[in-house]
Amino acid sequence: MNRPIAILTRSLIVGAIALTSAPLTHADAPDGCAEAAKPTFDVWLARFRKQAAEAGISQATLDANLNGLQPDDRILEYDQRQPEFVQTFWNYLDARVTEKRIETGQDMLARNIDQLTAAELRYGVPARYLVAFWGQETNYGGYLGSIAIVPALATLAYDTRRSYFFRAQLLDALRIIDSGNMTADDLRGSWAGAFGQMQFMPSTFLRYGVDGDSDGKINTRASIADAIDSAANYLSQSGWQSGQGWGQEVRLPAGFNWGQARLDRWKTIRDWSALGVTQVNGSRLPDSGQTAAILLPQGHDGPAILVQHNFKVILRWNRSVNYALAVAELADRLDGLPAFSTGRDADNRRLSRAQAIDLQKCLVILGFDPGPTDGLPGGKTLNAIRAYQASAGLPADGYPSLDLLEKLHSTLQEKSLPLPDSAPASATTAKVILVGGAQ
Ligand SMILES: [Ca+2]
Repeated sequence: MNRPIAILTRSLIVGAIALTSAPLTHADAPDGCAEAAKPTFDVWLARFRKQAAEAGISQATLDANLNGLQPDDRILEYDQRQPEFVQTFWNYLDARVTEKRIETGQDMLARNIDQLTAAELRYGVPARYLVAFWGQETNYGGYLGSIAIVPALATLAYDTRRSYFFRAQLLDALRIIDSGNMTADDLRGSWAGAFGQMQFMPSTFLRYGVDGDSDGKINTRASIADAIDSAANYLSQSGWQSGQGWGQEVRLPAGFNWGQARLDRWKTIRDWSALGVTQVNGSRLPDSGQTAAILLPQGHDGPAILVQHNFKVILRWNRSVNYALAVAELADRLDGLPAFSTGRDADNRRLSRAQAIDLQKCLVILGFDPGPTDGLPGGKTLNAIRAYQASAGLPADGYPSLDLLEKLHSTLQEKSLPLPDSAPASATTAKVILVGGAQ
């Protein structure tokens, strides 16, 4: 089960870095400039060990966990693996909100109802969300990961790229062991250091972990009650508004300005309603002064999804929009609500990494700024796509697709501009490796 865990946790580590208390801006500063003078692992470890002792970790814990430790090259291979495709929303969702996962989730809701109800009362987070996170993180404990995280974190901390972040996580992992809450054997999980039923990073555990079953220890691997309460506490402290949902699928009116559908354009639901946005069945949205944004995760041909404050809280757990929508939909489905339904016939072909790089390079040639041409479309690329679409009279949904790539090529040819030299001949020439949805 290591491989799916390793692939899944690529997004988790991004989220974990986002939610750690360690200042990201310093991430590589202390170590990144010293590649030429990089110490051997043993020298590095001796130095770390001294600092860990000064930070209060006991000699017994240091001896048991650091003696004879060696870096593990497999961890760096996992860390450096790049996705071969830009995942589409429907592919992502269909792999993660399956009928089986809904059925098992309803069973888990029933089996743990006392703990979930108590957590909901105490923290204000409904049971269905707690179960949905549990389902997305580890398939309700079905795959917890088997990688020992202390050696994994030591490997990543010794590596210079994000040393500051992982060094802090390693120290926190040792603090957890030293506290007696969880053993080194309990601290097995993903290559990136996430562990337990909810795949918390060590710093998240230390900050938000709760002893849900009152046995005197916090163990989010062995105790489902501890995992449930810890997740509820985390969400509550991240700003979850009790009594509020996350959002809903909506229907957009003809002539809707697609450029308004983005995560940084918030309006009151009343204002969206005034623009002609309705519930997916055509009835009016509630007359509400609460704010919301509209997302088009599969482009303008896919579903339109209105998201509210609690959706942003889900994004604090993991900043992937697809992940957050999968949690939201699973929570809805556990409650008997319908699946996202519109736009099922939208173009669902994936861009290969090479095609995504080609798309970014086309934007550069046309004078737009997509950020790094790395094949990983981020906010800058989406904004550059929107600007190109607006200039070409296309729906400005910012969605990177094969259709868009073909349009970019046409525009370049019309303007007698050269195509990027990396352009693959067709989608079928891309090497096919399944990324995500591997469970
Ligand atoms: Ca406990």
